[in-house]
Amino acid sequence: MTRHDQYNENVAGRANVEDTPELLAYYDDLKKKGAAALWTVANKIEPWEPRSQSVPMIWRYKDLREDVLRSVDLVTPEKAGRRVIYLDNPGRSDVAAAVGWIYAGLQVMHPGERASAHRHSASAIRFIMEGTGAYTVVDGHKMTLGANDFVLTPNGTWHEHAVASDGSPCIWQDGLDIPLVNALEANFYEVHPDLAQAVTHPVDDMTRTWGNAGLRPGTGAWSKGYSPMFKYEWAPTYEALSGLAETDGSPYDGILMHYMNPVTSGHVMGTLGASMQMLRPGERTRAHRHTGSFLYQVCKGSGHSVINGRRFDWTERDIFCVPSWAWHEHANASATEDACLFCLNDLPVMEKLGLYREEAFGDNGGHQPVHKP
Ligand code: GTQ
Repeated sequence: MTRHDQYNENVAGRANVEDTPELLAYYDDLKKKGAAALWTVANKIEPWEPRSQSVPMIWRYKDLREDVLRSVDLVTPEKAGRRVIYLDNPGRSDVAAAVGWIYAGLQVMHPGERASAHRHSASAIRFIMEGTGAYTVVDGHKMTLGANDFVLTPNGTWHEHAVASDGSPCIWQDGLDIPLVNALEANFYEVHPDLAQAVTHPVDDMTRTWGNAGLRPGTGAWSKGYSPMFKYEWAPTYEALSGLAETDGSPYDGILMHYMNPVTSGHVMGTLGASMQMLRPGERTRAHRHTGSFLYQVCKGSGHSVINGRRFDWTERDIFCVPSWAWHEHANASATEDACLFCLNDLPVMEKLGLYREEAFGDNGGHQPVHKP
C-alpha cells in the first residue's frame, strides 16, 4: 500500500464502500446487464498519480547479442517476415511493449538479405547498432545507414530494409508505436504489390535536402505530419553535443538535444520523439520524474542510472527503460570520456494531449536513496 492509498481510506470523495452480501448480489445483477458500480473501481481507474505497469529494466547487449545472431540460422527473413527479437517488458507482455506503449526489437540481417516492402499505421524508427551496408527505402527514398544513425519510417510510408552484399552483418533497434496504435484500434498493415520498391530519388536526398543547419530548401513544400529528413546521422549529432559540452546543460539530463522535424521544429514524428544526450566526464545528474515512456540505448561510454531507487549499470549498446512517472537519474562512470544516450519516447503524444508533467526530486541533494538488490 502506498502512502496515498493509506490516506485514501479516510478521504472524503474517494470510494470506501465495504462489501455486504446485498451489495455483492447487486454487483452480480449489474454485471449481467453489462454495467458496474463506479465505486468498485474508482480508486483503481483514477489513481492519485500515474502507476506504470512497466517494470524499469535493462536489456544488456552482451546477454542478447548471441541470441539475436542465432536467429539467422533458425529463420529466414522471408519466412519470419522480419527477423526480430523483441524486448518483452514483464509488465507489458500482453501488448508486446518494451515500456508503456512503445514496442522495441533487435533485428539482424546479413549482407545481401532484404525484407519485403510493406507499410502500416504504426510509425517506426530504426537505430543502427552494428554492421555496415544497411539501408532502408522509404517511399522511394533510399537511406544508407551506419552505427548510431537512425531512419524514420513514419505511418503509412512504404518501407523495406536490406544490407548491401558488400556490407557486414547488421543489428539494429526497431522502435515502434505498435502498442499505442493497437490500443487506439487503428492499425492497418499492407504488403507492397511488388514486394520491393523502385528507388526514385538520389540516395540520401532527404537528409541532404533538409539536414543543413540554418538552411531550408528554396523549392518543395512539406506539410506531412512527420519530418521530411527521414535519416538522422550520428556524426553531426555528436558534433553538436560536443559543441555544447562547455554549457551548463540540464541538471537532470546533462546536454540533451531533441531530434527535430526541420519544418516545424517539433518532434520527428506524430507519436514518437527521439533525443540524444551527453553526460560529460564525471557528470552525475539529479533525479526527476515525468510522464511519458522512455527507452534509452547507450551509444557511447558506460555508467549507471538509478530508476525508482534501483541502480542499473550500463555500457555501450545496452537498452534500458524509464516508465512514466519513475524517478530517474544518470551518471557517467568515466572521468575522462563522455557517455551518450539515445532515447526514444512518446513525448509528442504526451505534449499534444496536454498530459506532460514533470517533478524534481527534492530530498537528499536531488539523489534517490538506492535500494540494495
Ligand atoms: O520493420 O516495420 O521490429 O512492422 C516490428 C514490426 C519492425 C518494421 C519490427 C514492424 C517492423
